[in-house]
Amino acid sequence: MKKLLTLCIIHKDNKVLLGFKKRGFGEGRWNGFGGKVEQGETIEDSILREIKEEAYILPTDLRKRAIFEFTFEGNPEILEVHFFSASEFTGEPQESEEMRPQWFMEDEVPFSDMWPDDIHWFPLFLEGKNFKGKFHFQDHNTILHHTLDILE
Ligand code: 6U4
Repeated sequence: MKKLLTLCIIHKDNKVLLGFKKRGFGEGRWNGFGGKVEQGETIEDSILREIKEEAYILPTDLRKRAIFEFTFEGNPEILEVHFFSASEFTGEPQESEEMRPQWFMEDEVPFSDMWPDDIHWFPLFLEGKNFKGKFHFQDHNTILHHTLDILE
């Protein structure tokens, strides 16, 4: 069983825009913006809707960067997360019910308060690479095994 999700990080002038997740899956962690793809919407519609709902901005140069598969021990569900980046957007990032946006310098990304896979793929993301990754978790804090491949 696959569940489709989206994720987007804005990357501009050596800074990244992350959101502190106030509720739901990944609560208490800094993350990109995104969420579940709803029935009848495309993946791109979904990421634009989510980032507008969560931070009140509209990315204008969305770029597909990666596909992740996240699985958890003892759970057959595969979370297929389509990851995008953008550097341009309209609007000003603002706090929503779900997320508190904040800019971080590239070398001050708060990995200890993020999903544990992020530290593995962030370097590829910052270098501009496209990639795919599979991460199998024991629980929300522990990765049992993973693969990460650059796409040419
Ligand atoms: P609602 O609709 O509020 O129940 P919620 O449970 O908050 O949804 P949602 O829709 O925000 O979840 O989706 C989870 C978000 O977390 C998506 O943008 C994908 C992202 N995500 C999930 N696993 C991740 C992981 N291991 N690493 C990561 N982002 C992840 O960096």
